[in-house]
Amino acid sequence: MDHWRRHHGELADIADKAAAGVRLSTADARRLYECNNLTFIGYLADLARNRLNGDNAYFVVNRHLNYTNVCNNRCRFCAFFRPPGAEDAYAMTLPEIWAAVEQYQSAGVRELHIVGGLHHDLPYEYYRDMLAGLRRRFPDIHLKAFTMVEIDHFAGLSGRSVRETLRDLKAAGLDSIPGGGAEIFHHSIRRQLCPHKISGERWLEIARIAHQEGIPSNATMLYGHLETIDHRLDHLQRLRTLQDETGGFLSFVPLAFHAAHTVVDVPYATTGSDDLKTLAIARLFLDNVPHIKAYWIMLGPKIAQIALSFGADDLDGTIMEEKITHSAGARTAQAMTREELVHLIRSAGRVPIERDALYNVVWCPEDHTVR
Ligand code: V47
Repeated sequence: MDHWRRHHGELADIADKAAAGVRLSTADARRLYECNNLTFIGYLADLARNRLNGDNAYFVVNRHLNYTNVCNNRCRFCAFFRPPGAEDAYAMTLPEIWAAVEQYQSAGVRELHIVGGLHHDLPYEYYRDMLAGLRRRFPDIHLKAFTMVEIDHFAGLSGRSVRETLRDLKAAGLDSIPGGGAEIFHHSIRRQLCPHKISGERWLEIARIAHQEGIPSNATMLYGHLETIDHRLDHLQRLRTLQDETGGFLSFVPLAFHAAHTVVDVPYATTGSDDLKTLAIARLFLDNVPHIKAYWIMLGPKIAQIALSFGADDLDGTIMEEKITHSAGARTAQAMTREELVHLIRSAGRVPIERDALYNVVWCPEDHTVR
């Protein structure tokens, strides 16, 4: 630490806080963003990661299920949605969903990540019956389903409050909620990027109710488009404040914007430096969120692996088929085998831990005890 102090005297107070596990202020996080010494920021984030997760690096054997690409929200950053009636619009029937999931069973899938567009005429019962049917047929698979944005839509369809809707969906089989739809909470960015989507305040309010109802969730942040560093920090600050209240966020997932086939004009994709800095600052700032995910689908496996030394402790999962980022030009593979994930983690010097959606240990090396 003395070496760092000599070279980064102006950040010594932040280094001291990070080393002691003292909470960083927004101003501290801004100063880290302004610092160009990536390895310094990574080193501090690595201290925080180690304190929270030791050498464990998690992954899950999962699958994504995108039941429809038809959406009324028409978010400008999204290349996945189709307007009703488009030639390549689709909505899976419930039997098609059962058949798709049937195929995953033999692969040892623990988690289904289910999200879709806000379809103009699927009834509320479709969503409830989807969960109930999946639960009945595949009782061992965790159902991580429907973003806060979809939950808001379903409450509108069912004519009930968000709380009652969540209770009903939980009774049908909803286990947890993925982190999507958060984008950037600040209204000035939301107004430009996704003017028809629920507000940041509404997203947070639904997350609060879900957590109060015993339904944990993740949280995401879409970065690398129109936002400034202050918008990112505002986003992180709001998540940290809610997490202090509920403790319901399991993980935070920064999502690097991919611009192809969208109508958001950005000159460049996010850079490796920005991706790693954002993960590291998230690890340092969100001291109350247990896990930081390096989502290899968006980052690419190599940056995701390096992220394990920049604050991340989770690579998400095997996935197999990913539509949202690949519609927007992602060039990563759509699947990683369990063995590939284990190899990436081991060669980063970490201990691979296969988890379920709630971070219970499914498998770990024989000589390792998970603390
Ligand atoms: O909500 C949409 C984002 C999200 C683009 O909870 C885009 O474990 C980049 O939420 N470029 C869906 N991103 C993905 C998501 C997620 C992924 C992995 C794990 C978890 C989790 C959640 O993808 C959307 C939106 O924020 N997105 N379009 C795009 N062009």
